[in-house]
Amino acid sequence: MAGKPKLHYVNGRGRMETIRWLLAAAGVEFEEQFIQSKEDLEKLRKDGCLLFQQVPMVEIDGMKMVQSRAILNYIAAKHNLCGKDPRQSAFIDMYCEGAMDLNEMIMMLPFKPADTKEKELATILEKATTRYLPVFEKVLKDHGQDFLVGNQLSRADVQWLETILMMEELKDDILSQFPLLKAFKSRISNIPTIQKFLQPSSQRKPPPDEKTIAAAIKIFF
Ligand code: GSN
Repeated sequence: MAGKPKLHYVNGRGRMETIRWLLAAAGVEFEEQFIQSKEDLEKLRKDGCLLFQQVPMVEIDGMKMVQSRAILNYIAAKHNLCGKDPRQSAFIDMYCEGAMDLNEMIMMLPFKPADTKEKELATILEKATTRYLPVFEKVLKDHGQDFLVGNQLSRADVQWLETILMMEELKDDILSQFPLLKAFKSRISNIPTIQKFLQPSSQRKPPPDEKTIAAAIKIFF
C-alpha cells in the first residue's frame, strides 16, 4: 500500500491550503514537511525534487507532483470528486476556477502595499457579493439539490466551502443576502471528513498573520 502523501510547503495556507482541504475531504491522511528557510527550499531544488523549482510539491503515489492545479486535479480524479461525465466536469471546473480566482485575490491581500489594502479589500468584497456569490445562490436555487453539481459531493463543493470561509474571515456577514449558500455552508461543513478538518486540532492552517507573511517573503522573494 502506498504511504501517506507528503506535502512540502511553508507552514501556512498559500497555494497548499486547497490541496490540504481536498485531501481532508477525501478522507486521505497526509504528512507535512514544512519549509522553514530559503535553504530548505534550495535543498529541494538541488535534490531535483521541484520540476519548476517551485512549491507546492506533493509526494504522492511515487510522484513528486508540482503545480497546484495539477495536484488538485489528480486528487479529485483519484477520489471521484470531478463529476460522473464530461459535462459535470465542465461545470465543476468552471466553479473551481471561479473559487481559485477569488481565493488568489484573498491570498495576495496581505502582500499588497499597506496604503492600497483597504481599497483592495473593498474590491474583493464587491466582487464576491456581486459577481461570485449570486452565481452559486442561483445554481442552488435552480436545481434545488444539496451539492453544486450532479447531486453528489465534488471538489466544487469543497473549494467553495473553503472560499466562503475565507470570505467570512474578511466580512463575517458576507452570506447575509444568500440564504441558500448559508444552508450549503452548514451542509458541507457537516460532512464527517470536512467536519473533522474544521476542528481546531486539524492540519487546516489559520489565516496568515504578520509573522507568517514575513517568513513567506523571506523564503520566496
Ligand atoms: O500553482 C502553482 O503551483 C504554480 N503555478 C505557482 C507556484 C508558485 O508560485 N510557488 C511559489 C511559492 S507559493 N506562492 O505563491 C514559489 O515556489 N516561488 C518561488 C519561485 O522561484 O517561483
